[in-house]
Amino acid sequence: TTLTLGMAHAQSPELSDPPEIEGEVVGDHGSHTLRMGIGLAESSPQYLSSQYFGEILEQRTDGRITVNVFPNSQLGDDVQMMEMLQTGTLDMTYPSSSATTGYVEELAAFDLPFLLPSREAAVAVMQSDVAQGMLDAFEGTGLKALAFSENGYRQLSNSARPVSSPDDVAGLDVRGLSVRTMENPVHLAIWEALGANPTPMAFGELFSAMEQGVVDGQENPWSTILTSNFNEVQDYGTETRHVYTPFIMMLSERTWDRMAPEYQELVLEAARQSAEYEIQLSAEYDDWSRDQLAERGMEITRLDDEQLAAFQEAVQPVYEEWAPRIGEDLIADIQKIVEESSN
Ligand code: KDG
Repeated sequence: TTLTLGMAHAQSPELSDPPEIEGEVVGDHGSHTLRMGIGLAESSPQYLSSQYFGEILEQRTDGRITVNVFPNSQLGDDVQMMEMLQTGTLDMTYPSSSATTGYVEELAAFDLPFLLPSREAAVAVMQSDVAQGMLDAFEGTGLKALAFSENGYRQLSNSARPVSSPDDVAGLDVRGLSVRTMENPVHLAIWEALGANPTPMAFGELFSAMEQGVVDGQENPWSTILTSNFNEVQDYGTETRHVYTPFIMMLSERTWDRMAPEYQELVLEAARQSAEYEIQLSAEYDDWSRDQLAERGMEITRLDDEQLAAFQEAVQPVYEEWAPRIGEDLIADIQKIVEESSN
């Protein structure tokens, strides 16, 4: 008899090696052990690039700065961990920008649906002066925002039915999907506009909430859906790309203030380098993760232009409600960067 072994699924796509670490070892300004908490799993681009961040610092300080990354929300969710940074009980975290709008309101611009049509446009915005201004605006909050990177294009998954239209979300003859969202008012408005029952919830509670049927679905990039094993409890995925979410790597201002200026500069440099690497990894993961999910049995719906237009139209009220509150000028500035990036 032949023993048939199930084809083992690859755990990651072919990933670029981290860029070589360059630059001299900086002078001795004491030792720091930085504890960083993140929501995502060890296989995520966020975790891998955070490890790289640690390697840069370790190498360039001869081991005087080390970074310990705690994945899987084990230290708390984005909001809780930012509070820990403020009180100084945690050194670093790496939230979605959507979780930070309580500190810097303008960041809600990133939550507007279908604002950033391509990764190139998103990167151009994240590297712009407008975005740097948002990072600077954290001054005085107790959070030192270091760099933007990519969480990515968010896609819908659920356990109830295939979704190819807002009507499928709203469920004309059945009930609307209950969809977990991040704790962000624009996201709530998006899912309300689509006819769902949005439920804000911490990321760390999401898997079991879906497993127990507390919510039907959620929305996150394909890479997160895969690396957090959501396909074990979600049968259907739809490539909606409704929001592009950045991540923001941040340090406790208390930790920052304890560091020598040379170390502060190095931390900033390492954050920018690892953010660039994260964006690259995230791009490498994105479509690959979708295809992996399909291979693992998730039914994936990709929308044609007309179907996508139906989603875009349904969320128009979100712009009408939120654009004036977020700032029409800011949104116009971002749209200008988007246009220039596609030239
Ligand atoms: O580490 C990041 C996560 O905590 C979180 O931001 C991921 O997009 C996310 C979500 O849906 O909560």
